[in-house]
Amino acid sequence: MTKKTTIDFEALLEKVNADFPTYQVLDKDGNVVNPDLMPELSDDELVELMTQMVWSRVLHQRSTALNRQGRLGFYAPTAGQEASQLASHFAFEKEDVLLPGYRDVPQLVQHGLPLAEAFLWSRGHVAGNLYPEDLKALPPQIIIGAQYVQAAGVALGLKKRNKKNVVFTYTGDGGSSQGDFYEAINIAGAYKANAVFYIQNNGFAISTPRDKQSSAMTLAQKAVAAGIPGIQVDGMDPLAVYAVSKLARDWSVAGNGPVLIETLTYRYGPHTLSGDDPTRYRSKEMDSEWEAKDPLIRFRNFLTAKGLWSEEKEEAVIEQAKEDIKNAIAEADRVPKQKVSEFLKNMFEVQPQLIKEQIEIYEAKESK
Ligand SMILES: Cc1ncc(C[n+]2csc(CCOP(=O)(O)OP(=O)(O)O)c2C)c(N)n1
Ligand SMILES: [Mg+2]
Repeated sequence: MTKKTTIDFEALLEKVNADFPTYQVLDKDGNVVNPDLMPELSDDELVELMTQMVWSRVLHQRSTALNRQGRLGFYAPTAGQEASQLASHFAFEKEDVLLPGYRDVPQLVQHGLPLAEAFLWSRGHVAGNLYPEDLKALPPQIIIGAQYVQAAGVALGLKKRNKKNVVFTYTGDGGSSQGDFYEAINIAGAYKANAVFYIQNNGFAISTPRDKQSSAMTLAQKAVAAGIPGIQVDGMDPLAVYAVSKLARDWSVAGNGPVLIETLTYRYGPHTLSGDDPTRYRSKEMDSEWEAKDPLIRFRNFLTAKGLWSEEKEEAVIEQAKEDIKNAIAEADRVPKQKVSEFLKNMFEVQPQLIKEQIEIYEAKESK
């Protein structure tokens, strides 16, 4: 009898979980630990990136306050994720197409959405979805993972038109479990389409922790099954996030297909301001551990040591951001309240009979 072949499943698993290193440029104190990955950014660009991150922190603080005053609608906190969001966005061009999720309003505004429109979107006002002609973006997706499938389609369109641009899209650790996620990276990979896919791994999908999300050691390794490169990066390190994003964009624009980037990050606040209480599923220790890795602290230290940043400079950025936010909310307040009839008219290009009847009913009510 021939000897039966046995399979070493442990060894197979080790291969599956092959090392996906976490790319880093700055440690948590702002020291350069990997000069080889240091991106080529001018002093002005470095300052601009910090300015955007500080602006985003202020936007978070003001959005939280406005929400509590009943002056804003839906809000998904962003504090903690500034490097993951703004340093990634910083690597793309205006003609690249952004497909955001509900937490990605800061990137959308930096991509060209007027802040007043972002506030109107938060209030569920239809005017918040009427984008400027030249803004290459879709409104934030609420259906977890759906933006990935849409991104695969846009990416294929860019490829077929021989565009030297990419689509970039964001989901979360939770989103990376959705069917849409796998379908999108698979088809984009098969057609070598122009896309950079982000998983912002903030450790939780509402209250579900990362270790209940998947047995995969990293979420970046999910790229392997799609035959595309996957990279894990320290999502609290703006220079590392920017560096891998820029390289990924270059690679994809050159016709090599998509890249998947997992950013390791954390949201300081609740999931949304609609009733989530993170103290029920996260410890104070965990919060402080991540707060010590804060992207603003480390970038501030780095820039200050280079003589590019100061307390006064930061104060000026904060004041300007507050002023811009105040003006944008006032602008949003001046837009007339949405009527039900308008909302109904916006649903279909050719209205079905039922909708026509409802519009008549509401117009009659609204004219009283
Ligand atoms: C298809 C779908 N299922 C469920 C939900 C409800 N839901 C909203 S946010 C969320 C968690 C998403 O977590 P993650 O992808 O990690 O993103 P994060 O909120 O942490 O940025 C869920 C389940 C939804 N919006 N869409
Ligand atoms: Mg998450």
